[in-house]
Amino acid sequence: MLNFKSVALVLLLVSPSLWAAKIVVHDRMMDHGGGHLMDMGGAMVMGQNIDRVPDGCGTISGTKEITVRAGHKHAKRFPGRMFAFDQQEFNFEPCTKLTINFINEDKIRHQFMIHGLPRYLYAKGMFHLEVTGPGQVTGTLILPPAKKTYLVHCDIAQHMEKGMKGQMKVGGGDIDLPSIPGVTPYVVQDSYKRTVPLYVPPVDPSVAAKKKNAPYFTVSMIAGLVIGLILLVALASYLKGKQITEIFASLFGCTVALGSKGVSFFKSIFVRLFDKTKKLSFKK
Ligand SMILES: [Cu+2]
Repeated sequence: MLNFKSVALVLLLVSPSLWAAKIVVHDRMMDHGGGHLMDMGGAMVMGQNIDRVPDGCGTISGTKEITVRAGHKHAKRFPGRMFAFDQQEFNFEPCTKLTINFINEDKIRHQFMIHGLPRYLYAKGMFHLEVTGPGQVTGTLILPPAKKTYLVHCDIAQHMEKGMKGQMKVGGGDIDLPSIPGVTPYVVQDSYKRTVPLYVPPVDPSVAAKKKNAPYFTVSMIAGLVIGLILLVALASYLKGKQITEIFASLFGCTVALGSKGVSFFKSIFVRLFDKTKKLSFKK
């Protein structure tokens, strides 16, 4: 009989396969000739070369097969990037016959393009693998003999700028390309310095002018200062010659007297109001 633990275990084992996008293997493509293959499912190979040995090679030096994955999740280790391959640098010996299994893990279109190949052998100097949606496509080329670095990227708009870029070095390569995520410095560095000026709210010119022309001393300010001065003099003369304890006692007495007078005053108002209400209520 199934218990809770066994059901949970089965769900745990099955769930990753349910979440993961199904990778479609595009292995029945139509050959259009000239190394161009494609199918109706959005997979394409351009510049495939399985047997023509590049000039200067003499013979194929060796065979290699690699798998390259492309997807959003591979960009997570590169802050600010959106797309990436799972590897950014490739190294091969000259004249290698290279087979590339290209796996797109996203539900969008991605490409794996190699640029700068000799044009007598590769149309537009390019080798191209492409898959729309999660899927796998495989293509083969034979690398030239020159010691050179080739640009590898996805040519969908902004995918290279957002991180889907690499370099393939043949014979050690001749240079390092810029902005290869995790390999070479970015040409345009992200800056976290404040570049936008602080917002300053607009000031009403009439209010600003009024403030500017306002006199430093106003009539009420001078009147307040004069009254304060008179009260200070009066208080000083009242407290003149008294001990500190007498001063405190006088101040306390004044406060109590004023307080009790205030209470009596409010009490009388309240009583009068109450009596009036009482009288009014008896009128009917
Ligand atoms: Cu892409």
